[in-house]
Amino acid sequence: MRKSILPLLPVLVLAACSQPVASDLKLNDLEYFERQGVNVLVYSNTFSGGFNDEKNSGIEVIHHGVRTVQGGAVRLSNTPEQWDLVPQSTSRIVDADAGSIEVGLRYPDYDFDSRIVTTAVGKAVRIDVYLDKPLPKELEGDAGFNLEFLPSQYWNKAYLMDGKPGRFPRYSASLTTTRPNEEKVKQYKGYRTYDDRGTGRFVDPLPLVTGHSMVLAPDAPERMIKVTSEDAELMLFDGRLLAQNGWYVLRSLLPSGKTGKVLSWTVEPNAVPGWIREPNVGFSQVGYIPSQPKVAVIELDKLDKPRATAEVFKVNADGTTSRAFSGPVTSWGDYYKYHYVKFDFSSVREPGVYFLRYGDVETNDFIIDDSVYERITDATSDVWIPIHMNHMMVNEGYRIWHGEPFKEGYLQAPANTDHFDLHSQGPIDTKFKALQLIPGLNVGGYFDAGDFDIETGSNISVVQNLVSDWERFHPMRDETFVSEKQRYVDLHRPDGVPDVLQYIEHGVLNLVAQAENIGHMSQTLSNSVLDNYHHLGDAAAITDGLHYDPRLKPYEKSADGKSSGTPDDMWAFTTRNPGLDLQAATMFAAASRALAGYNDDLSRRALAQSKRLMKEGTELMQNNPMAARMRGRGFGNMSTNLQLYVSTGEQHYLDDFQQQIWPALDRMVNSAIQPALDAIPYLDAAYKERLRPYVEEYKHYLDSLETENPYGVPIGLGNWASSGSVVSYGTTASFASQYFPEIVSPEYALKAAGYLFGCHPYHNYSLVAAVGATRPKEVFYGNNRADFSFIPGNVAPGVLFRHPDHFENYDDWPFLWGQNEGTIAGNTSYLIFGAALQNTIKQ
Ligand SMILES: [Ca+2]
Ligand SMILES: [Ca+2]
Ligand SMILES: [Ca+2]
Repeated sequence: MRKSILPLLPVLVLAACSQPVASDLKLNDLEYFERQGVNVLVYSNTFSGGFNDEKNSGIEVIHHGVRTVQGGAVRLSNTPEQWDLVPQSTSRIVDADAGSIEVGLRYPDYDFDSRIVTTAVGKAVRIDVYLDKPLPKELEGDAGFNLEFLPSQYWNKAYLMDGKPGRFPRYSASLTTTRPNEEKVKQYKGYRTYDDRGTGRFVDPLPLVTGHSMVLAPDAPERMIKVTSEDAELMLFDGRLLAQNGWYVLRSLLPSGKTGKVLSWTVEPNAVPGWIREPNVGFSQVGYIPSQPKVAVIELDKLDKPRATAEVFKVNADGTTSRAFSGPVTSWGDYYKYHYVKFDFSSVREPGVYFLRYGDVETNDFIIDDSVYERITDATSDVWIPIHMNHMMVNEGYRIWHGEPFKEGYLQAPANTDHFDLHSQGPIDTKFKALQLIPGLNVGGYFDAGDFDIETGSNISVVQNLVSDWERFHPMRDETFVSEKQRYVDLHRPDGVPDVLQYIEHGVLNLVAQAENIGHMSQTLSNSVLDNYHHLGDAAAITDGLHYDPRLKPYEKSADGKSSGTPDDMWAFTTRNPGLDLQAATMFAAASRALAGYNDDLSRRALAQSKRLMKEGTELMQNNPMAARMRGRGFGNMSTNLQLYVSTGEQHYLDDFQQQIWPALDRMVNSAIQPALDAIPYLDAAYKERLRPYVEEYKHYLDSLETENPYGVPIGLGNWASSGSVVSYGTTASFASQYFPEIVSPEYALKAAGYLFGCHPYHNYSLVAAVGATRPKEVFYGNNRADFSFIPGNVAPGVLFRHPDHFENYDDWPFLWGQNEGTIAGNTSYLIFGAALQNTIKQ
């Protein structure tokens, strides 16, 4: 945190802010190049290799507040995709006197090192690439220096290449060629992102235009950048030809057989004179209930002069507007690169339609009414969750969201297989041989997120969340028709069964099938080939629906039409994890309760698997000293013991829970308080009394967030943004205020809602797709992301931190998972948050 509160000396602050800013790029103390309107970052964010392509790394330009350029690096192809090799950063040397940053890059697969030196020269940076050894032979003609430009910020804009005009295409439709696979530079772990359809050749984009001096977007001053290369030719490529998440790539090939300085570019981002970022007025797009605190958080450029007041206007029944309130704006202080002020308009309580005015900024309107939170989970429950039901056809009105996926089922993953989605198969630990069909797994379950695998851990969380929602709040909502027999889901068609029960059933069907057919829980049921893992579109089209028969040639079908030689079947990664088995046992026990009386057969099967996995999992843990040491450490284990006590009534589970909960509360009250609160309904008044001082301590933690950041909620800085932790904070705060209203007021849970619905950094859009808000985000990383669309009810991870001081959430570019991808576990947690919040408000 780099916060300084400046409430006392506004005059001095303004004096400091109004000093003239040098018009040349300067290396600042955060180690990036800066002039007003332009930040050039040099490996403040390195290529992580996590999913090999976050479009978040290398040399980056934040241009008038928007990160429009990244990926500046030596790369091994014209338009690198996800899973193409990324360079390791071996060194980063900042020379403040010379105003330069040098980074070392290495491709260990090719024993290939390079150095990039970036130096401020007037209003531009010069980028020099050095080789100490000549380019490896096999990379000649492939290795080059690349810089990538965000398509949504450049499409439809003009460019000039050596003075000749052209226009950035809205959609990719330029020329490609094919080359023999042998010439393809290795991809991540030898996987291939493409299906060559038996041609033995890969697709290579051809440049849109070449030259030596390019002006990008001369018609848009905020995006205009001039790039010149004296020696090597500049080539402009469209990365979207190979992958919808590709960017425009400007590149020059590195010369063969040379050492020393082999390439030199000059990059000059235009700066609009005197540019000051427009204030971001953060407020709840869903609106407010009359009685709640209402505080807008206004994010200001540090060069902006904070205003003394802001106003609330009411939209009247005749369409006119009138001022409802004017009040003071107070300073909160600096948080990373911006300055924050707050505007409290809690006194506006009359139901109606309002908007805020801060200087020249007029927000869209929002509602004040007792009903505003009533519908915040409807889209998630009615639309997002059923669309993510696997092994079903899902229909909505005139639209089929997807057909029935994976009809051919799942094969045993071969021994010792590394997977591209963070899993691996060890030695085979089932009765099945490698690539043998494991029967019965193609039923139930939920797509993980923007991809289509069944993550077992996530699916366990889903069922647990849904059972928790069912047992606590008894939602009787019925808007979804689910027929497991027809394998058909129809949205907005009531069928007489509460949807949450059907959603629990659907999750349990797959998880019970895993336990019964594999013998324990799989890690994941996932894609076997990378070229169908990145699928966009109808899930039913990921595989051909035919059993894989290796005796047939690829793309060949058997005479009976039931099998094919295309190795596209999904795999079950079965390596046993006793911890996961115990989690499943807990979930099965809970699900068995919820399903009793609705699907008694499934309820009995779930309970049988719960008992078996509990016994076997416990024994396996005891025989594994490492696992045994871990046991009892995690909060998950406390919840497991509590769940098992609730399901079985056996005292020893309760004893274990009690033994774990108090030390956990002593260690970290803000994390342990949720499982502690969960136990209240099942324990006596003395337990609740003993909890009281911890709730008081938790209240201190809640208050401390007010000084951590201007939004007063836990904002994480990881590579997956923090809506999930805000949801969890809001849920815990809701429960705390239900059980201890005299200690924890509902305002904390409402603050979480405010953050999710628009009161957050970067922009003020609601992070939940299509939920009762005036201005929800418009693009999300769902499986329809290539359409620049969303699936209603999705909760975006939200505002992502980029080092050293930038928060962002693209709303014109869906493809960054850390900002825009909702998950099945996260979105079912949001159901509970919504219900808990509604309950808190009712009280
Ligand atoms: Ca996944
Ligand atoms: Ca229903
Ligand atoms: Ca198949």
